[in-house]
Amino acid sequence: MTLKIETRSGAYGLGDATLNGRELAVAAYLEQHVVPNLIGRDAGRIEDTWQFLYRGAYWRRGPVTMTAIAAVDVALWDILGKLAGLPLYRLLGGRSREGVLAYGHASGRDIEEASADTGRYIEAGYRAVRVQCGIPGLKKPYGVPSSGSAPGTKPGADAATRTGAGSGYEPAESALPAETFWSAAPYLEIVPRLFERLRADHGSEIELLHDAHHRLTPVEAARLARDLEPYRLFWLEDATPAEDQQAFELIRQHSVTPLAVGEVFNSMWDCKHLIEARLIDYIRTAIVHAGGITHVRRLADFAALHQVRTGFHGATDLSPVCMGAALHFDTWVPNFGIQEYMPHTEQTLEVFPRDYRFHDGQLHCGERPGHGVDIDERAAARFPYSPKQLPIARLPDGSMWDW
Ligand code: CS2
Ligand code: MG
Repeated sequence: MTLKIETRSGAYGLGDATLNGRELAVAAYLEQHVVPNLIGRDAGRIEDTWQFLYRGAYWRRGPVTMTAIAAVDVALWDILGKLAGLPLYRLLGGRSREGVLAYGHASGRDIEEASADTGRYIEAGYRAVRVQCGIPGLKKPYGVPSSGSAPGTKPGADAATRTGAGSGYEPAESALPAETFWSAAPYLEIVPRLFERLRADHGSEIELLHDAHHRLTPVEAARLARDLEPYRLFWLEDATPAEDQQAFELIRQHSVTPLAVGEVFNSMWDCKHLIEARLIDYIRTAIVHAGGITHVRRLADFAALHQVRTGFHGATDLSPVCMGAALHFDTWVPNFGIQEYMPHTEQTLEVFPRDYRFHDGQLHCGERPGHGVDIDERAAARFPYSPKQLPIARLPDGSMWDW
């Protein structure tokens, strides 16, 4: 979902309004409640527009509202850059780094496949790799394609080529959620063995990450974080559902494995305790879902006060517009940690001409004014929207769980 804002002077800006599985809600929110308020407003009043859309909504926060606000905010910052003739990172305060450390998504149906896929990413120059593997007895667990990574697939190949491996799931045939099953015991048994093998196969230099994807209870998360300590992960992500911020105190009591959280957050209020109490090491909240650059800049500064670093969500359900804005932010932000990078499909990249690039394990934003990403609306018209929803997960007894 992409928002395009045009000014009377002919300048235009793009914002990403993607909210995977709930995109029509954001489209309706924009069309019905936001766009009518933008007509005739001064595009240069970025902060006032943010405050108007946030305070004026009365019903504050939430993923739909904050994604809609983010789309407007990023489009206005894009316009400002174009009118100033400056790349976005210059408007934020200039370069803090030449390149932005990126991590890719390796996976496999078993440890063997996952380690081989990790090796492909290392050969392709990645310095950091997230690794997920199949769980014995569980069909279609998050992050692992049932068909495996097609042998010989180039690392970082677009999500379609990797049969959903990159995106972490395989779209359901229908628009309704695919049903998956979850059981913690086999997962808690195989994941430490996976990382033991990865360290044995690939050594200690490569940064390794893992995404528990909200599926563990606090004590299970504490156990996994403890059991992974010997393998020195860069981070363990979404160890337990993060709206229960106090739960992370238990994990911290048992392990020094770094923790990352926040891709499902949409405002600073969602993670205030996690950051103030230093319960996490990286905050993943993406520009597209948390009110845009204007709010995430405040969040990053608050995190910096507590030595928490950024690690933006960068899955392929966030568009190249979000990635473009994120890379300019990553280039500026002093407390940068890492950027998730899943290359989009060829079709998506055709729709979004962009000037960022991946080289030698790092991402580099371009120097074009604004965030450097455009849209080819004729190309976009060739790919009509088809509704999809994210998978759901159930426990063996049939009760609902977190996917
Ligand atoms: C995952 C995401 O990339 C990640 O860390 O958590 O792929 C997530 O599953 C999707 O963004 C959900 O739409
Ligand atoms: Mg994740």
